[in-house]
Amino acid sequence: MFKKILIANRGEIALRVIRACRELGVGTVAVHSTADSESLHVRFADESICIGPPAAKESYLNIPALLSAAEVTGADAIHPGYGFLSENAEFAEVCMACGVHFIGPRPQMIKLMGNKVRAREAMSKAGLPLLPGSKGVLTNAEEAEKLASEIGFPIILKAAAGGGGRGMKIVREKGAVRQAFVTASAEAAAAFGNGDMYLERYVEKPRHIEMQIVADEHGHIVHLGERECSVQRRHQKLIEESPSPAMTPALREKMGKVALEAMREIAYNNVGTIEFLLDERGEFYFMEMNTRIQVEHPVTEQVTGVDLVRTQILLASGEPLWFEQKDVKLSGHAIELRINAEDPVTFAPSPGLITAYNAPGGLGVRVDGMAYEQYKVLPNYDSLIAKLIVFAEDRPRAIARARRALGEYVVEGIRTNIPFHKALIAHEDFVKGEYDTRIVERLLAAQTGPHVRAAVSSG
Ligand code: MV4
Repeated sequence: MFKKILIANRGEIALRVIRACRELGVGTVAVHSTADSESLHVRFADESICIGPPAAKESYLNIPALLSAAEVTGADAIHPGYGFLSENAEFAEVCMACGVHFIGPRPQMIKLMGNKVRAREAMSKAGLPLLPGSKGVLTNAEEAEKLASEIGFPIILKAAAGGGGRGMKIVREKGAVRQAFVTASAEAAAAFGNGDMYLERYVEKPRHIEMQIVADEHGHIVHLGERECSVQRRHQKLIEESPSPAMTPALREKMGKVALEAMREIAYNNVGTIEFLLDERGEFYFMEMNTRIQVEHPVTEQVTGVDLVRTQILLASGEPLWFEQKDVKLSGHAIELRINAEDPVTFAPSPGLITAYNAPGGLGVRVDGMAYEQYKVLPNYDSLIAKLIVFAEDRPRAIARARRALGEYVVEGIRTNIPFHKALIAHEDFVKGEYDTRIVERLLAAQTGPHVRAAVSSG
């Protein structure tokens, strides 16, 4: 087991990793920008080091500064959290080269899944169902037009280096393909330094369902069921739940089986998430794979009882998986609500000083957060200040608990999306569990005038 882990992150996930380390008896090193010296992750770590100015590029993304901090403190492993360098294969490689363990899968896995075209090819070969689309990279606009016509409209153009909704364009007619291809490719080249594009048939009202995978270094792979992540606005998830209201035992069995086979085929290691689109007919298709711990991991922890961050650390240190697929029992229902420092109507960030703070508690309530009274929400980083996770024996009771917990949540001095969450969990479609990735759009269209509609349109 590692002796000391450096956490190359901030906020709630840095705290989450520190908590896992504490329980394992592993030492912790927090790194922070000059703006974050008062942050909880700095206070709760055994040691801390300032690694640069507020701009993430010069601190949390500064690879030489991070490795110097590991060297100086004698950390033998680095946990990257999510975001920042968590899916940067080069960072994982440099860690290894410096003799520091990277807590995550092998760099080749990160590289493979980071290129969405290669990932799609590899996962198709490994038996995952794919939407009809291009094989390999589209070489030019003519090829895109020809293929789109064969598949039928609408289609979606995606950037090989994109992901998470960046660099996508929906095309609804033949005459618009060439222009869309040229624009999207140029945008991708500017944004990611790689203009490679691919295309797929576009699914109009999909649900986003992802399977949590855990794999050791010795070939044992288990899945921990799914998360439903369809409640999102502009590709920012707002609510996640497990199990998915759309899931049946038969569908989970099938999705789990092909997911495990695919992971076995590529010899995946450590934790990962396979994202699927589920269409209205109940067919599912591989979309992307994430090689990091995800923001929404707690809903899986609550329904399986498996500590995913602890598992990540143990697996990275070479421990064999200590349970089998048949030992995984899903029980109850968990819902996560992301609490953001943002205006509940315009969704504009709302940084500033928190003057009063009361987090909810009681039975079936978990808050993974970084906020406290007198904490200053910084404009430099993302606006997530806490995750409210509720769990109960079934979905209706989890929703009632979410309503109760939101009622107890007090945050003053800044604006938060708590009022928006209250509206979301009261939405008829959400309550029924009959929703897709457009639920937020629909809620806002029904709620208010055109100025708010402009704030939600997915572009
Ligand atoms: C799609 C799609 C429909 N059809 N691909 C968005 C995030 C990125 N992972 C891929 N995304 C989508 N890909 C096909 N062929 C719809 C989306 C999509 C979406 C997916 C999951 C959750 C929310 C979404 C919101 C808009 C679009």
